[in-house]
Amino acid sequence: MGSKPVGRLVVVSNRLADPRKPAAGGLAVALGEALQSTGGLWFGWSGRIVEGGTPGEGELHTQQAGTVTLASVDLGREDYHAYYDGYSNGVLWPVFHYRLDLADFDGDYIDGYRRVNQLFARRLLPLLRPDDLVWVHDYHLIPLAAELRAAGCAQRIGFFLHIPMPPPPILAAIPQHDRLMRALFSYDVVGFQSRTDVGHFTAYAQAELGARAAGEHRLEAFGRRIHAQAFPIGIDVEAFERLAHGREARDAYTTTRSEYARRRLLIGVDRLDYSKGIPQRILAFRQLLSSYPENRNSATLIQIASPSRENVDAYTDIRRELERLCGALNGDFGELDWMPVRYIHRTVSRRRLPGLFRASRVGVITPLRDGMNLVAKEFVASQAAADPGVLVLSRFTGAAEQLEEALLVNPYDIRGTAETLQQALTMPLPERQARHRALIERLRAYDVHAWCGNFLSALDPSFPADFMQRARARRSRPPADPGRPAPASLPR
Ligand code: ADQ
Repeated sequence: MGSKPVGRLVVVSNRLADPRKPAAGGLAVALGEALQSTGGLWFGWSGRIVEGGTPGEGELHTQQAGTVTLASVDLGREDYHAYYDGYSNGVLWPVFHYRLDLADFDGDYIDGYRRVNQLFARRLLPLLRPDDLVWVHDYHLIPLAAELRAAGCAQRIGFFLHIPMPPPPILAAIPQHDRLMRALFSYDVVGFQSRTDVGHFTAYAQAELGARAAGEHRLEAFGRRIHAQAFPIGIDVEAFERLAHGREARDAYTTTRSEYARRRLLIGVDRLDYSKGIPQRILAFRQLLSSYPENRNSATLIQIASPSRENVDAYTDIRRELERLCGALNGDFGELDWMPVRYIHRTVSRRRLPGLFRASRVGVITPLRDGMNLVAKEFVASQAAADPGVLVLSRFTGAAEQLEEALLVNPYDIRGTAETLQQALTMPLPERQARHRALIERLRAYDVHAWCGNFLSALDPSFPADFMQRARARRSRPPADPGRPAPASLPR
């Protein structure tokens, strides 16, 4: 135990995950562990939409999950639409991924976004204790601390942005950008995925909000001093390795290897999202087959893209585009016994994923923009050290700042990416091993538990030692029956 008893942790995120379902590792489990070790509270939207519900109102439900209290609020249809599909995923998601062309700046969305943040603040405040530490996650909840402060909340509050922070001129296209960004100064700690993101935030705050630097990681504005720093999120490497040795992963490996015995596999796994660069990836693979014909009847790309946000128009468009590109590629290059690309529009079980990754020679992770990208890290953690696959990674992911030994590509450069795919397919074993060794060491040194501990230590210096110890002790215990594996990231 640390010398001073640590405060209770309160996690706030759009959706909750049940921490009693540990297993696969990842963000939900790490947060669950932190919550369990402080008997914490997890607060968010219940996932329920009430037809005809009064705007700004929603029933609170609480439920005990072991030592953790789950508290969640229902949303009325109108609020849900404006807050979730509208402002969060129709404005903030595209703009923060540098896609002004896809943003829908409908004036009603911001009202719904504020209403829901006010509702969350109203429902959460009475549940808080004086020494609680509050940790808010992601772009859905940027104004939450400002709403809590306005209602008298004095607890320490941290915020972590899971998605990229765009450069100031892009951010400034949001009609309410100054009020939105000013709200970040109501937090005590604001965490980002990468140094690039911190740089953009700092430049914006100085240029648009009159903030001034006040020492390392410190910015001052509006009479408040905040701590702004990069805390790159990691994966639970040990839990992922355990999964990789599990029955389902081994079955997936054996089946895939025998089915593609004469082929060399490349794999991409994503949510079907326009930020992930999947069409450009298909084009780069097509270019590979054109430029390096020795790969025909051999190289096969498995592209798994799970359904996501299907009631936002841009997502229907990307799905159509992808079907067209894959169909054309298979039509133009396929043989009776060889389909160059196998596109699967489904979520694959987390227990099978490591087997698929291990059976693949190349992981093709080429988003146009991504906060971090955990798939890249999971691909590395799944590889056999003696004969590892090669990671081809977009330079525009947060992961690229850490995973220097991957082959970095510009996904907009189709020819360049094709050349790098060829380099990956022909890389000699000693080089593959050396790169993999360096990558896996870095993933271990900065896993999801370290991420959690580092953020909480910035929020409250008396927190970390105790938390890290407990997290480590929990990890060294044999895993409980996993049940349904928890999602690695928060459900979106
Ligand atoms: P996401 O955009 O959802 O997350 P990512 O980090 O790539 O992206 O994936 C999160 C998890 O979902 C991974 O564990 C991955 O295995 C799983 N996953 C993705 N596609 C899948 C599929 N088709 N089938 C099964 N599982 C799949 C956001 C940000 C990221 C950031 C994370 C965490 O956009 O940049 O890395 O949060 O902070």
